[in-house]
Amino acid sequence: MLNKKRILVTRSSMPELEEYIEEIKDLWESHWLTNMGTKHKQLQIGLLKYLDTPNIELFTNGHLALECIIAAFALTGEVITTPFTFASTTHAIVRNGLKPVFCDINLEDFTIDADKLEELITDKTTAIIPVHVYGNICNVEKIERIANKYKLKVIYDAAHAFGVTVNGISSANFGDASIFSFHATKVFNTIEGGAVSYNNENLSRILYDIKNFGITGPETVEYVGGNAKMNEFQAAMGICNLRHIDGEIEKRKVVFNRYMLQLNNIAGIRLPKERKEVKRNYAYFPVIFDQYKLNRDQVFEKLKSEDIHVRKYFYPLTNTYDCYKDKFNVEETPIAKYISERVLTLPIYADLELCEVDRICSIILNA
Ligand code: T4K
Repeated sequence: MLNKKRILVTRSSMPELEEYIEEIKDLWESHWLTNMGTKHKQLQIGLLKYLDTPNIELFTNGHLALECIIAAFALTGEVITTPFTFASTTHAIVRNGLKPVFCDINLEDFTIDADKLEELITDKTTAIIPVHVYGNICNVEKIERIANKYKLKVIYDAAHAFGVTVNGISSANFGDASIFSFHATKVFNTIEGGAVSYNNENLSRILYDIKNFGITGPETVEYVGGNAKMNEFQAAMGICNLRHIDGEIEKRKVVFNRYMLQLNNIAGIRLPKERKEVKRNYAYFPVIFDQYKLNRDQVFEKLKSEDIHVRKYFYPLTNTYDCYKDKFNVEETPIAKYISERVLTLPIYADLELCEVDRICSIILNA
């Protein structure tokens, strides 16, 4: 008989309870719970190594990491980005008092279409914030060439790209900076959490200060900073999860490959593309339903009726949100619109059983 358990789009990876308890035990001795304690330092060192990057600053979540690095660069005017992303990317730009200018995505991997960047640059443009959506790495070489030519900063939203490498180069090393999300739903989590990796070590001080109210000394406050510190319990979770990260990614790979096998070569279903030079993290499994016998919303409902809760990441596009009503024209990003109306992200997580993957696929195929 088929097992009919409820399946959500993802499920947090967690260490054994005993491992976490062991990790947090000394907090009961130190009573040091936050404000850059020893766990914070230990995780920072672990991530520098794992992500193979020269500098990293930890944050309480990925969104504030992005807000803080934008503030640290003191950007002004316009920032080019894409609308095919989570609310965070666009909101971080707007909340810094900047104007997002939306570039379309490409049809291949849904990252920014670097061929359309230059036409959007004006004398007000100060930065590009592309998104490595689903862990798909943007056309970093072309983006870098354009950014150098026009003297623009590049901040990658690498929320989905933890551990991804291209030709052996870590996703943490592209552009001027990259932000990561360590949210419970991510490949690597610290419950909530995030980080900024960056190449200019002079940013360390300002990033540290901005996430701590702009306090630079016992009696000095130099910046109008906020509070975006990662606490010790978050860091402890990160320390534990980092020990198991390679195994978790391997398990996700098995799930990912099972979907690829089951849904391969079906007319109207487009699957993620292989890129030989890329080591994936298998964060998401996006599928495009294009002229399939059911449309995207019908597949969504069909799965829901079987208690399988897939997601439409990323629909709606950020440039159509109610809070941005009449500010942007979605017709200027037609490919993003096209994809967002056809995409579903199927359940993927380390412990998802292959028989469940098969069940999901057979519901889709036999609908
Ligand atoms: N940039 C990009 C491109 C992003 O995608 C994100 C976050 C950010 C920036 C900002 O990073 P953070 O500030 O979040 O660190 C989820 C996540 O909350 C969000 O982190 C993520 N992107 C986004 C794509 O997905 P929701 O609203 O879809 O989450 P929710 O609560 O519906 O959870 C989805 C599923 O995850 C649940 O059905 C079950 C599972 N889950 C959820 C939680 C909260 C767990 O297994 N454990 C949990 O604790 O946004």
